[in-house]
Amino acid sequence: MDNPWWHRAVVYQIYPRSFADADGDGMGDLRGIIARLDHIAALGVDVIWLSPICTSPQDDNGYDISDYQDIDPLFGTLADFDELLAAVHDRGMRLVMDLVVNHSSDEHAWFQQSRAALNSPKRDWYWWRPARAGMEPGTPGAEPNNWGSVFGGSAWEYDPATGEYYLHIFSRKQPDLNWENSEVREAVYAMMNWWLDRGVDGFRMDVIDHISKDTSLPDGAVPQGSLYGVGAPHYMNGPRNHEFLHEMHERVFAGREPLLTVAEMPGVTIDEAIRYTDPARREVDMVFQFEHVFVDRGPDPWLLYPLRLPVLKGILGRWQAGLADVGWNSLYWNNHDQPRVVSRYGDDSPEFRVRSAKMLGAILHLHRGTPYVYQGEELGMTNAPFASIADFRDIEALGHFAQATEHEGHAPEDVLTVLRARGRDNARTPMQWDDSPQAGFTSGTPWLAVNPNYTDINAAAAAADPDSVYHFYRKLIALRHEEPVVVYGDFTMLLPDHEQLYAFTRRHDDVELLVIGNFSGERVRADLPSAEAWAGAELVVSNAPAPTDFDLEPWQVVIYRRRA
Ligand code: TEU
Repeated sequence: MDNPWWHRAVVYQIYPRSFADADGDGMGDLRGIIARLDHIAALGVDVIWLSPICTSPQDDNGYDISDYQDIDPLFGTLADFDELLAAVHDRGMRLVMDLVVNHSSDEHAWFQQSRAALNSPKRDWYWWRPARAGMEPGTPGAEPNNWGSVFGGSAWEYDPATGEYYLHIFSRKQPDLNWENSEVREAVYAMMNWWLDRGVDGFRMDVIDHISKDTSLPDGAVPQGSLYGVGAPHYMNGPRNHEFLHEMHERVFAGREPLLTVAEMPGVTIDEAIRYTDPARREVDMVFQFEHVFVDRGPDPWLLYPLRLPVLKGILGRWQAGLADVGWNSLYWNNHDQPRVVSRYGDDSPEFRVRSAKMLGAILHLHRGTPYVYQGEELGMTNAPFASIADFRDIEALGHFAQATEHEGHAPEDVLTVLRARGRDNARTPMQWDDSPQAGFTSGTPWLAVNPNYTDINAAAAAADPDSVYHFYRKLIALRHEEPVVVYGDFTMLLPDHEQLYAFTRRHDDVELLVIGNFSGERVRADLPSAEAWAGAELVVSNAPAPTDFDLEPWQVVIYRRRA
């Protein structure tokens, strides 16, 4: 089989509410995106992934959809969408939609009908259950099982209208759809086909390893100090998940290539990822796995754990080896759910921000897989200085803060320390376009405060500075497009136990690359097992003066090329 186009592609993720506001209401919109497309095209990316833009009460910023076949008025209209799609295609890029079908909004007509009566024809489209046996419905502890929701509190909401509970793994405004019911699946496939007929080029599928659940919905284990049981083992990667995705492929994707289908899968293992992305099984093109962004989390969510580089390399190295022959992976540091990587794994001080952002970009883009650039990453945007809980907007941050401080006995300052480092709003502060008021994002009041560092860190300044993170990312993307070894080369990790250096080689036919990144603020010399072989190699990329004897500056990254 020919190698698919998306092996060579780079994806750019837009979080529409924070990207560009054309109408001055403080919220990004589709016309704002259209006006800024040239910034993205100039980076050289192949695909744009849009976080959700469909009609939504915005309880989880659009990941709660009440009409899958219309655009939320906050963002524009279907006519604006068609114009955006054409403008993306005109620039030689493709557009991928966010598909949020593990759950809908509770304001979706499907759920409204489902909740109306026990005998509603749509009752079984969601997960309704009576109270725990022997308990009075609606009283504490009477929930059908002990699962906690991802955003804090129980995963069950009592609905007095019919005296039953419905399941919501995320917020109570995000009821889980019941994929066991074939009518649900057919309705979703029809909606997906409608978007593809409109011209979109694929889907990024939200928490798509949650759609098959253990239908007995058993209690989960309760971690020490927690109010709720962990449901994930019973709702992640459930017994029918592969079957459902294969069916989706048959009903929606087959015969429509070229498409891109990306499965966001928080709990996926390497073995499962191979199965989901093995082309012969006809399920999805690539997964979005989470292991490398959980590396600085521990069993206690209210403790911050420092990055241990050997652990990070162990994880990413295992994924490289695991998917070497069959399957494909997405490569990302950032998205709308993650803190900014330069603040997290790099150094966002004025001295090293630019250099460490470039180092992180180079390490990621030189792995095998499809790299994702999240809006602002190409500028080296940083975490935000949130002063108090009032500065946060994210339902996850607010839910965890309430649960931890009101019910689990944590001090507010301690919880804030964690939210400042981890909170999703770090990724959601408005895109920094220039040094004008509100960073050129809006003429109004932004829905989430602009990071005050926009006067230095912004797209206009980056475009004008040949040494910016932005131009470095352009170079990395061009290298992937020009050098087959970046796309197809095999991957060998070097110095796996080194605490400061991330080093590896890539090889394809007779071309070999050596990549070394210094994850520290100190000079570090790399003692490579094969140093002589690289003596005359060409230095193709570096973010600091060329080193002698692999003696790297703080946060330096180097990429050498040679012919074997
Ligand atoms: O996120 C999936 C997910 O697992 C998140 O809960 C994530 O792990 C967590 O927020 C990290 O702090 C997807 C979307 O990307 C996210 O924005 C949505 O809130 C979530 O699904 C529900 O749709």
